[in-house]
Amino acid sequence: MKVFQHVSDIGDLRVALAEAQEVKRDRYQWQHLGKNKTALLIFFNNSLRTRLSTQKAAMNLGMNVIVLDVNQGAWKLETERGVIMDGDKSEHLLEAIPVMASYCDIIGVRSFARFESRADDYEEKILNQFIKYSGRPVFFMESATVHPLQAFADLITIEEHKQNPRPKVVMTWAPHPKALPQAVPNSFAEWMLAADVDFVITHPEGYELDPQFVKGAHVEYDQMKAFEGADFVYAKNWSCPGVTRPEDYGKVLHDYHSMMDWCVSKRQMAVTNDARFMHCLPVRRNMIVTDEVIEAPRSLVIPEAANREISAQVVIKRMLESL
Ligand code: AN0
Ligand code: CP
Repeated sequence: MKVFQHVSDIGDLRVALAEAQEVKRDRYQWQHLGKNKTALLIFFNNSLRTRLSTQKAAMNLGMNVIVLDVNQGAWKLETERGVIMDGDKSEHLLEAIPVMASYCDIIGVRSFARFESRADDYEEKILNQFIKYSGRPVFFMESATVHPLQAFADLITIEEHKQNPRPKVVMTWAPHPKALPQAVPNSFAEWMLAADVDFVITHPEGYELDPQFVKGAHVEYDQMKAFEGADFVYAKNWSCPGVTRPEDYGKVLHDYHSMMDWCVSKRQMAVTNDARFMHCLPVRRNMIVTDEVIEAPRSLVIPEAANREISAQVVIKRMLESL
């Protein structure tokens, strides 16, 4: 595997899910693969889970790991070609990428949506430069538009906890005080549509996700109706994707105080099929979900986060195998 971005990059999902269980049975059985190999994990944004789980996954495979927080200690990087660099940016991505690549065998990059230009974000301007100029396998650790390591871990978690062969999975928008990217819901939708589940998305009008990720998905604007009979509830906030009104891209469309009905509570969970609650974390309690629901025994947020180590290990293992 040379790039891990979309669900199609992982191939047959049943094979990938079986491989995830094989990793869980003994995560240290492939240490020969990573011997004398180095993973470089580059973070342009904060992280707790991705940083720790991906580093652990690479170590499980016997790799050396270097973690770089670009904004804490490295030079500020210019990303646009052609600019006169007389500002605060000391180095260009076009030098930094091949330099960083010279010290490692595989690269993971986290670079969130910047919300400056919808086109730049949706064309994956930053990650595509890493793919083009590093000459190394590149895996996305949340880019402008996708978070595939999260979606893969979510799928593993659903597979492990489902009680019927084709569970109903509901992804619901929930309120948040700040504008958040669409990467998590985009990838979750992409992966759920590829998996064998009954997938429903619910959100207020105006938050329609990009068709490249949700084409064919069932969208239900009435949250209570969407929750009926759900086996899994996946909560997430996202800002306006700008599909119908590009000028609204990255905006929070309503004052969150007026949207608190969307916060996942016992009221909505009561109409589900005793659903399991999921969220990628970090989560703001009593904005996205009430204390009660996230603390309930039906909440899967901790095993879901633990599965991030497993999804990362399958991906890194596949990359090592193809070096
Ligand atoms: C990020 C987001 O919503 O994309 C990361 C989630 C994994 N969340 C925040 O910035 C709070
Ligand atoms: N879920 C997730 O990616 O968490 P972090 O932002 O802490 O890495």
